[in-house]
Amino acid sequence: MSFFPDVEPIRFGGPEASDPLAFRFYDADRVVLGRTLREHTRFAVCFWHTFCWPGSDVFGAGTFERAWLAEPDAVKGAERKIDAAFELIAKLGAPFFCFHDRDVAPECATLRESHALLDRVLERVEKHMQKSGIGLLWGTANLFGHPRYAAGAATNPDPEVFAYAAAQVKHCLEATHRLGGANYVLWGGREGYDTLLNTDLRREADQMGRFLALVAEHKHRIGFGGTLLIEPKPFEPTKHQYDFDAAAVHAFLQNYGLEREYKLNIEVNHATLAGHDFAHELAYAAANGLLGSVDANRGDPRLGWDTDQFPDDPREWALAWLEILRGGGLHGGGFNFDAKLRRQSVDATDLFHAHVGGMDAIARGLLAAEAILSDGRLERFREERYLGWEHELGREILSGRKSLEDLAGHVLANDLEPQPVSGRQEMLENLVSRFT
Ligand code: XUL
Ligand code: CO
Repeated sequence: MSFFPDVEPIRFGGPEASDPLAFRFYDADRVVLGRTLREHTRFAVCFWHTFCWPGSDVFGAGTFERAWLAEPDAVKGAERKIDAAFELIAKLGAPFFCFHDRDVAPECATLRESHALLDRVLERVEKHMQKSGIGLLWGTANLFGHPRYAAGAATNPDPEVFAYAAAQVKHCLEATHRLGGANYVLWGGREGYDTLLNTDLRREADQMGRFLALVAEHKHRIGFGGTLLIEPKPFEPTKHQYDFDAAAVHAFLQNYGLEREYKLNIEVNHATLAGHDFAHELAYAAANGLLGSVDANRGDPRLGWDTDQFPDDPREWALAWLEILRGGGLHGGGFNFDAKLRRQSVDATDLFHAHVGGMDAIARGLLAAEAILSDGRLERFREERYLGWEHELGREILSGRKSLEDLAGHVLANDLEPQPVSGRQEMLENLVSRFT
């Protein structure tokens, strides 16, 4: 049975293609900077928004009629959803998927039953993976949906909830390992607070530090070779989340001695909610050896929440790629579409329009970034801007051979007044505009 009978496998048609469902820029086999676009992008389709969410919002019911969501039997429903997912992913030509444990199998009355059902439906996932060659970019446990997690998972005031979350993550990490996942993600949706009045911040940080250490320990115990990723987000659902942004997570990891165990999964809409450009979060992660993976989406500048729209701005992606490429790439990471349709986009075909557009925007950004790098002027300008630090004074300062007294002496003896040099922001913006 086909869930998308009207959609043929998506082909590359080039920038002038007339078919609205053809790729214009994502030419998977095209080689750029020594790698194919497929290898650079490692696109992943997410289960939750694309196959689980019915189009509901806080004001209203689901608007999507999905054949795979209509099945009342839990196991059959899970199987249909998995079949629909692999059909869509294969037709898109995306090499990966991502899932929460509860996306592929619903939660049962007991944890034991939930584990058993998950294991059972993952057999179907495994079969599809073997047949299609589609891989798992990352798995994650849903530690935010069930009411038991309302006051947090690892940061809950009740250690029994901590233990429950630990059991769930143990199982999901093992399932991710079993499916050959490239990464495992932890997003702290409920790890934060709604009010400081009932919150002991220090305690909760220690609990979370312990939790993350346990996950890392278990990863090594079972021989999972993938990367553990933390996904920063400043707020929503809570008022304040402890994994606020890349810098906050970095400090947290250092505090608990975990900086070598975790990298970051940077999400566009989470960066902008934190008041940063997406490129800033990537630059920070890259500068600190924490670049792991990307959740690709976008927010709406007029709306202050996580709208999770599909990417559409090649310039934003060109600036992102500059940071990623300068940082040496994502290695085992990839670009997961943590993005959802608008509620009025009720046709299943809209899922294809959304992903095709997103893949094209990201591919186009990569091609633009490659052109900017090979043009060389932007990189040369940045390099020359810091040239002083390559000379004697700069080197001596950084190597610690100059005291404050030495530096004061240096300036006073020669009566020095440094001359301002233009940062040329507008010229550089014009340069980027020529490529985007
Ligand atoms: C929520 C979010 C999650 C994580 C995985 O904002 O981004 O979907 O990506 O739990
Ligand atoms: Co995300």
